[in-house]
Formats: sequence, structure tokens, C-alpha cells
Amino acid sequence: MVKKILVANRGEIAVRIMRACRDMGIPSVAVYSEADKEALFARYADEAYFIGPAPATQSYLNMQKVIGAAKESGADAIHPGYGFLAENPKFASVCEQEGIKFIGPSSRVLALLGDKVAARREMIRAGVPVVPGTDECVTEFGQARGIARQTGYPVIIKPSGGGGGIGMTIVWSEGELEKALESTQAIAATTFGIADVYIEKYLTNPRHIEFQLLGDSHGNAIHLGERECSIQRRHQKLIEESPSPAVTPKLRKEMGEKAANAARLVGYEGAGTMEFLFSEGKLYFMEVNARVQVEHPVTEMVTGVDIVKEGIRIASGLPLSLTQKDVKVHGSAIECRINAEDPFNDFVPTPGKITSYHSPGGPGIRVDSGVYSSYTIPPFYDPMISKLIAWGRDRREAIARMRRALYEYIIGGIKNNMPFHKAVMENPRFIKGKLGTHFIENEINLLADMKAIIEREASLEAKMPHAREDKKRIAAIAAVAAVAQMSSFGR
Ligand code: MV4
Repeated sequence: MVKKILVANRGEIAVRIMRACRDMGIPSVAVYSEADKEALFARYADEAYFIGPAPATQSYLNMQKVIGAAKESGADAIHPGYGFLAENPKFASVCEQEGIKFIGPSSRVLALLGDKVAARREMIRAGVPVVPGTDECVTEFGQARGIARQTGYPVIIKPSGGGGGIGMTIVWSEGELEKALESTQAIAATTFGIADVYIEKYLTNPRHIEFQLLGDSHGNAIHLGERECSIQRRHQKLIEESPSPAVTPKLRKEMGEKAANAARLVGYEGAGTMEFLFSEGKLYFMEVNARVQVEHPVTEMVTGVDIVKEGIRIASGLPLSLTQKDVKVHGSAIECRINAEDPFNDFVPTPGKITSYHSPGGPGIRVDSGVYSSYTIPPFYDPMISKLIAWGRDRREAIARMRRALYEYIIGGIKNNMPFHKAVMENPRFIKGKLGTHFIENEINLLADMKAIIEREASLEAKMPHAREDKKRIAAIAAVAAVAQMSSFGR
């Protein structure tokens, strides 16, 4: 087993990884920036090293600083978490050269999967269904026109060096194609340093469904079922769940096995995710996320597998601790990303001091958080402060527990997006599982629903003198009162 792990990340995921380390008896090392001196993760670690100024380019993205801290601390492995250096083939290769185990796929596999055209070609080769479109990068208009005529309009042009939705252009007719191709290539070149783009048939309002994979260094690969992540805004996922209400056991088995086969074929080591679009009963491959993802806990809740721990075991050269037939999906889990964002003001970030804090608990509730009471959220990084996860024997029970937990959760001093989550947990289409990637823009009543929820809470608090003073708010009472009113809300 690796002996000491440096966690090259911050916030809730750094704490999550260090928790796995502690469960495994492995000492953990934090690296922190100027802005994170008071952060929970820097205190949670067994050791912590200062690595530079607040901007990530000068700290969390600075390979020399991170490697330097690993050497100074004697760490023999680095866990990159998500974002920052997580899918950087150069960083994985530097770790390999320095004799430090990068916890994740090899630099070769990271480079392959980071090239979205190459990844698509590889998946076609592995027998995974992909969205109709190109298997080469598209350079000329004539080529683009030919493909678009084959697939039919609309089409979507995507940067090969990108991923996660940035720099994509939807093209509705042939008349727009030439300009769109040129502008997407230009954006791709400036944003990702590579002008290469590819074309796919554009699916309208598909579901976003992804399979969790684990591959080891012995040629084994398994899947842990799927997650549905359709509720997103500007390419930021807000709510994820497992299993997807749209996936049948048959489809899960078929596509899960295809995804795991593809992982085995490319020599994938570690935890990874294969993203699909789901439209009219069919799944189409989009891209691979070669890292532990934000939403991994919903899969952990329904399978009982500690994904981070498996990743550490794999990096240590151990075989997977389970086989495909050991994987069972039990019940349903939902995750709400709790962000320091104002849902009433176009979700603008709202960093600042948390003046009061109370975590929810009780049956089926998990909170993965990077904050504590009196902590000040710095403005330099992404605004996610915690993840609230609810498990139930079925989806209805998971939703009921999520609602209850959202009302127990108290975050004072800063605006956050809990009103949004409260509104979605009461939304009839969400409750029915009728989801799509355009859910938020289609649900035009969400803002009014959020306002009604806030007013309902305010009128209740007005009747409860003890709940008015921030520091004296008692979570349980607020929760009981708010939930008691819930039946009177909405349609
Ligand atoms: C698509 C798509 C429809 N058809 N690909 C890719 C990354 C993910 N975050 C969004 N992506 C999409 N890929 C095909 N073939 C729809 C989306 C998509 C989207 C694309 C552009 C702008 C906003 C979007 C919102 C949701 C989904």
C-alpha cells in the first residue's frame, strides 16, 4: 500500500480523500494556498504545507510547488481530486518521473481520453454506441457539410481539447454552418490551445447519464451503475442521483458492461466516469472524465463501495476488492450541491463569513463539507461549499429525506442555493423523474416557487421568537415547522 498521500486539492474533496486515508491508516498531507490557511482540509490533514498565493495558477496548479511539498513531506503518492491537476497528463507524467504514484490513470490514458476525438474513436472501436457524427476532427467546411447532411440538423460542434460543455456551438441549418465552424475553431484554439473540433448530431433536451467505472492494474474493470446529472445550469451540475429514473436493469447491465469493457481495453486504472446522453430510450457516449467526480457519493450510497478507497488500493497495485457480480444497486440516492451562490440573483457567487452553521443528520443523510461555523469562504475558487446526500429505499424516500435535511441545514451569514434545492424537491416533474438537461430553463416557475418558500419560512420564523436570532436558531424546530407547512405549498 502507498505509505503517505499528498492531497493536491482543497475544500470538500480534500477532506473526503483525507477521510479515506484515515480509514485506511494512511497519513495525509495537505497543500494550501494563502487563501486556505484557515480551511477545514488544511487542519484535517496530518501535515500541511503552504504552497503559495491564492490564485490557483500560483498554488494548486503549480506542479513544482505540489511536487516540492510531496518530496519535503515524504509522500509517496499524490491524490489530485477533481479539477486543478486531476486530468493533466503532464502532471501525471512528472509524478511518474519523480517516482511519486499519481492516484489515477497513467499519463498515456489521460492524454488519450483528454483528446475527445481520439476518445470517441477509441469508444467506437470498443463497441460503445456514440452520438452520430464524426470519428475524425473536422477541419474544412465541405467535410462538415457532408457529415451534417448525413446526421441531419441540428448539429453541435465541439472542441476536441475541451469537455464539460465549454466552447460548443449548436448549428440549426446549413446556412449557419461555415461561420459556426470557423468561430468554434477560433474559440477552441484560444481556450484549449488546439483548434481541432468535431461534429455530432445535436440531441434536444437529452438526459445526462454517466457510468461509474473502476479499473485496476491487473486488467480488471467493473461498473458501479449510473448516475443521472440532468439538472445542470451553465454546465454546472446542481443535483445528481443514482440510479437514474430512466435506466432499466437491462440497459444498466448492457451499457455498464460495454463501458467497463472499454475501460479494460484502454488500460484504465482508477476511478473514472463515462458520460452519455440519453434520448428516446438510447444511450450515446459523449466523453470520459478520468477522475473522481464531485457526484461520486450517490454511487457510494447505493452500492456501498468506497470509491476513493478503491482508487487508493488500485494505485497501490492491489486488485479491485470486488467483482462485477458483487455490485448491487440498493435503493436510491440524491445529491444537492450546496453552493455559496444567490439563486435569486442569477446564481452570482456569494463568498463571505459563515456566521452560524448546523449540519443536518439522521437516517440516510450524508454531508461532505469543506466548511465550519465562523469560516470565511474565500472568493478565489469555485463556490461549492458542501454536498448534501440523501439515501432512501426508493426515490420517494430519498426525496423526502432530502427535503427534511434541507430544512435542518442552517448556513447563516452568506446567501446559498438551498432555496433552489427546496423548490426542486417539491417540483412535480422532478418528483415524477421527468428530467432533461434543459430542466431548469424549462421550469419557469422555479423562481416563483423559491420566493414562496422563502416567504413561508419568514412567516414561520416571525411566529418563533427564538428562531429569529441567528445564533439561537435551533435546527430541529425550524425543520419541523417548515416541513409542517410543506403540504400547503404549490400545485
Ligand atoms: C450535447 C448536447 C446535445 N447533443 N451533445 C456536452 C457537455 C454537457 N455539459 C453539455 N453538452 C451537450 N452535448 C449532443 N450531441 C447537449 C449538451 C448540452 C448543452 C450544450 C450546449 C449548451 C448548453 C447545453 C446544456 C445542456 C446540455
